[in-house]
Amino acid sequence: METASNGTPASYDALIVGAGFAGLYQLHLLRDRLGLKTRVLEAADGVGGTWYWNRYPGARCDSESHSYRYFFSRELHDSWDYSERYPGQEEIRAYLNHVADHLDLRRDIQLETRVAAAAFDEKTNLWTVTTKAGERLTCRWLITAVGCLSSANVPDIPGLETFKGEWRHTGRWPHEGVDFAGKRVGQVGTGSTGIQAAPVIAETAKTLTVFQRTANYSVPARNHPLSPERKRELTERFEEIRDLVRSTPNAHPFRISADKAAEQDAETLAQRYEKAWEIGGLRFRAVFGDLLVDKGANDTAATFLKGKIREIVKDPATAAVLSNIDHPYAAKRPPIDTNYFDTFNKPHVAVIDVRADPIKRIVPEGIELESGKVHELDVIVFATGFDAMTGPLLAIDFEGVGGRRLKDDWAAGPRTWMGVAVPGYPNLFTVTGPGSPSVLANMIVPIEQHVEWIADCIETMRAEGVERIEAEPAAAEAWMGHVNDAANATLLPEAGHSWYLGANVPGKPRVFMPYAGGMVRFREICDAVSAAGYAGFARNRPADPEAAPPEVLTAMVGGAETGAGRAEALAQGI
Ligand code: NA7
Repeated sequence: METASNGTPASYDALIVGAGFAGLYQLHLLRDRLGLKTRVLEAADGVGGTWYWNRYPGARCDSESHSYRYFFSRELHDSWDYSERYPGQEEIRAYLNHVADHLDLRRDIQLETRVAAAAFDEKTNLWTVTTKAGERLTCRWLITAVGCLSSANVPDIPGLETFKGEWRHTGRWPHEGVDFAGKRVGQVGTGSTGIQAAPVIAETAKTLTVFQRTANYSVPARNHPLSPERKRELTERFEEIRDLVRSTPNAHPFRISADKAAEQDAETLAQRYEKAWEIGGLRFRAVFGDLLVDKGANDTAATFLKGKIREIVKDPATAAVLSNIDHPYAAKRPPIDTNYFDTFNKPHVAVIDVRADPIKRIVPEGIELESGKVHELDVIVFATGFDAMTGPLLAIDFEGVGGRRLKDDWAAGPRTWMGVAVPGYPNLFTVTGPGSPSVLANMIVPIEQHVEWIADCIETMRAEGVERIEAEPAAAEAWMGHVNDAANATLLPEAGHSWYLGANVPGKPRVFMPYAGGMVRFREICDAVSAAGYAGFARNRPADPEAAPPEVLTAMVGGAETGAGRAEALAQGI
């Protein structure tokens, strides 16, 4: 590989930051379809992105395995089988390693290279990327494939440095694992991660104490191995499954029912919810079409799910803490689990309500609560989530036009055009950036769509001799307005403490970041923008602060908050 050892930056057509699902496919398209000199820079010592880092006990995807894979190549598809209904972390990482080998990607992936900064030069229309080790590389096109959930959020609890035991964040889990045998373990956090981790930690720990700030719903995943017949069937149904995930608003391989919970009688509701509970997983959410639109409808699901917690958890006081849920079902990311609530029936497992008695500090012996009670621990597991969506981007010091900095430009919240481009930062593309459907959808589908759209855009720019393309500020303003409107048309903002809003990170501006208007609509908008000659983008000239929002956007989303458009926007949420 070329290096910058003589002080002159190595030069590329394109640089990609991150070697997860997005970065691998982006490399394949730019290198193998467009013929660009491309390199991926990846901080880890292996490929996998999110699935490289998240090795915590029980780590598993909540998209079904037959939808959590690339769909761009039948040949690649047929070269791999998943073994379970929901793929585990190791298996997804193995899949991505298989992809890297199958497409011969490794020779253009530079591992153990963390990007520290990137600066755009208006004279040359090139980016200079600086790594943490001080290496400099230049490129025309810079693509971030850094993931939405890769900046670990370790809460700033006083005294952590005094803790005598071992502490870990689930998103930075050691490769050799953590031995819980005979240990008193404290777990902070009851999001999707904590709900997956607790039952597995409880299997070997001496005691497990779960510190719960916000009680959460969870539906059984009903994970199981896939039989050889089922694997064969899924392989044969490739086209059908591909078309299905591309045609549902949340990109999962099932349709959301058009039936409304609000119109059912009590007996029908009970039957439908019971059946959905038996099927399990995120499909529970699909049982009625109005669950994220209508608070009354959502209440019927919430009541059912809280009832299930009280049914499963034998001790009424524990059940009361676990079912004291303050937000609509699926307004926060809805977890799915294997034996989560049942774990609290074990005598060595307890839940502590830290909303009632908050964590005051960490002391050498463990966690001290406001009441003065100290829980003595040997290991603390922080399942406390991520500085989502903006965190991984702002971890890079981006310097755009005229020396502007992304962290200043986004001080009041992110601003993007379709989640993929940022005014003031020409030739920069952000795969599943804030303002894209990303985490509200089965991630692989938006990733493929973004990566293909970006490759098409670069191909067109090159064919037309365009060396600089930049989102117009008015396009980003209009887009973020639409993102906000789409969220407000749902119950999603009602979970005031959700990471969709950045609320889990103290001081982070509260802006609803993912696009809740649906993947289908999003794809249509992106296609309309490119068909209109990349509307909302300035090409070979600086962006125009006076430019009007692109007409194509107004035309596409004009009806989004009313009538049929509203219904589609509202049907989102997982
Ligand atoms: P989440 O969903 O952000 O959950 C984090 C959990 O940690 C949640 O229960 C938080 O409570 C809790 N938390 C965070 N900080 C604290 C402090 N300081 N004290 C007590 N509790 C705290 O992250 P996950 O990793 O579970 O899931 C992220 C996504 O990964 C998931 O949605 C899937 O898309 C995959 P809070 O709710 O903020 O009160």
